[in-house]
Amino acid sequence: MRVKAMNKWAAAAGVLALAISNLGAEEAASGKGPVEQRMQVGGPSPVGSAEMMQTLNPKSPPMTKAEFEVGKKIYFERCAGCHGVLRKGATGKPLTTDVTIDRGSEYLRTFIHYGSPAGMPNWGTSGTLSEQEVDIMTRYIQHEPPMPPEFGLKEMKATWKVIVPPEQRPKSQMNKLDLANLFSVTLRDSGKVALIDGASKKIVEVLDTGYAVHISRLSKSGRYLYVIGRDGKIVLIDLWMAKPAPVAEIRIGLEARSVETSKYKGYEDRYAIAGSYWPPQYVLMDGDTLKPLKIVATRGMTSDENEYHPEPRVAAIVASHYHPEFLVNAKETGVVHMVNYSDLNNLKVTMIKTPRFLHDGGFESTGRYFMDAANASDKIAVIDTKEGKLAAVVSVGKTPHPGRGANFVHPKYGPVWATSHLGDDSITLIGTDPVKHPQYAWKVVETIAHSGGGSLFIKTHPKSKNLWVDAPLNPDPTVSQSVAVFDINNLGKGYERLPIGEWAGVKPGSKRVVQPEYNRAGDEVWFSVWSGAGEESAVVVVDDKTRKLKAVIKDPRLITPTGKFNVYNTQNDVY
Ligand code: DHE
Repeated sequence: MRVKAMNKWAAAAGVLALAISNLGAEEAASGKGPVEQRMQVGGPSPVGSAEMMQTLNPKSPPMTKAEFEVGKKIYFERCAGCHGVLRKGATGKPLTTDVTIDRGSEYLRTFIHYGSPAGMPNWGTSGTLSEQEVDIMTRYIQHEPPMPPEFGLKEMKATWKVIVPPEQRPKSQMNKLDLANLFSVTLRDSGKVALIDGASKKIVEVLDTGYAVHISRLSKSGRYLYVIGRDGKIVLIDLWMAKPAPVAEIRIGLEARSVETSKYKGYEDRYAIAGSYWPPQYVLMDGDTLKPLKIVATRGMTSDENEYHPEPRVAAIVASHYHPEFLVNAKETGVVHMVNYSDLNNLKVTMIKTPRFLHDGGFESTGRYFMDAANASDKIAVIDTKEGKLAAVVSVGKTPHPGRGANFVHPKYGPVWATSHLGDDSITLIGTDPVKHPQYAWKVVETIAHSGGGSLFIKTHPKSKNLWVDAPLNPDPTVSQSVAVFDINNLGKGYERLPIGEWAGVKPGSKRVVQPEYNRAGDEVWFSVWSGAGEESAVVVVDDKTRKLKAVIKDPRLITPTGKFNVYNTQNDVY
């Protein structure tokens, strides 16, 4: 029997479900242990809002339609991020019915209630789910996972709007803004971005984008700003208009995180690409209108076992500087799709085999090698974009999470790229110069400890002597509300901890300090002080040389600031 089921996720949009409280204090303080799976880093998955069918299996314990709806809502809010939409397993174990029915209700109930040392949160004992909800989830996962709909060209085109056609747009910059030093700041839970002028620190515009906005990326010329939300909505903003404003928008899937633009010579600003978590696919679009041109599915075989995976989510995408190519991370299969965009009708995709669970990453200092974090495999895959192949796989700490990473010249090892980790308190430095320092290339040359696990982003700048590392997901507020900074010429001296959260002078709140971002000149570092949607947040600017507070940007519109993207640095891959 099939029963139609539907629900709304929008009500939950403001909830930041950080289940970090589930992390044992000792484990947290040491910065060691299985942190990532115990933390629901993001918000609820927007996929739960889609219409889906319930399939009743006679072997599954009975549940009413209303209970199934509750189970589905909880699953997409709390479980899908780790176990996947189709429950084939990602960072969490597979929960397909062949496994769950075999395990049985009592086993599953215990697991959901108490959690596991391997990283499953203790949903019951932490009080996050009631006894009744634990019971519903016990039964829900013994039913077939409901299948969200596909989202093809027809659905994309139905959401596609060109607000200002290219011929009606300015031919040159019509405003006096110093665009190179403008910041696009994600206001996550208000579904907007703030454009902030780097010199005056004044908010220039606050623009509507998508639900739970994720990242901003810049076109090669620096004119177009692309913003993507978790709901798969991309908004294209023209920074040349008298008042920068959206000129086109589209929804490319039900849930997404990444967008990028063509950067190769001759293709500047020509194409955009976005990848989705659901459906598992990526789409190439016209760069100036977002017209969808070509969709490619990522469903396929895993890189290690060659087993079919129905849901390889698209994580980070970067644009090659050496060829007309995008590098697209298919997370669950561990395959980088290197997509040549010079001929969309005869599309050539090179499938590069890497460790599984690709997430984020960035280029080393020359822009040739993509340092790609396979987070749940504790590895960095090094991809040579010039030769179009895997150059190395480097074992690092527990659950690397570099953002785009940090490049600097180490006094002993020459050019290195650094990542911090979600799952431990280490920073790993990898040698990146196969020409002048071949003995260190693609090797871990040094590992240093910072203030604690739960780090998301690490940053420096070619003009700086400082290496900044955040730890917003560390359960100890003294760590999550501060940032650690090292002298790159004397890493052995250890770090200085700056109380950025305290400097913000905001009202009580979680005040997580997240994502260092430099200004154009490389002499200021900007940090988000990220509290809840109903609480006061801020952006704190630190003088890079003196490490002293320079400015605090506060405004009632700065709701849940997270990522900040300086136009020049993002446009040119400076990090
Ligand atoms: Fe992100 C980048 C996915 C949670 C802030 N995030 C990325 C990228 C991916 C991703 C795939 C790389 C995009 C690219 O380069 O093309 N993020 C996810 C998740 O799946 C996850 C873990 C859970 C979720 O439900 O979304 C998640 N991310 C978060 C947060 O909770 C953060 C801290 C706050 C927020 O805004 O939601 C967050 N993610 C960011 C930021 C970047 C990012 C700021 C870009 C960093 C950069 O310097 O490029």
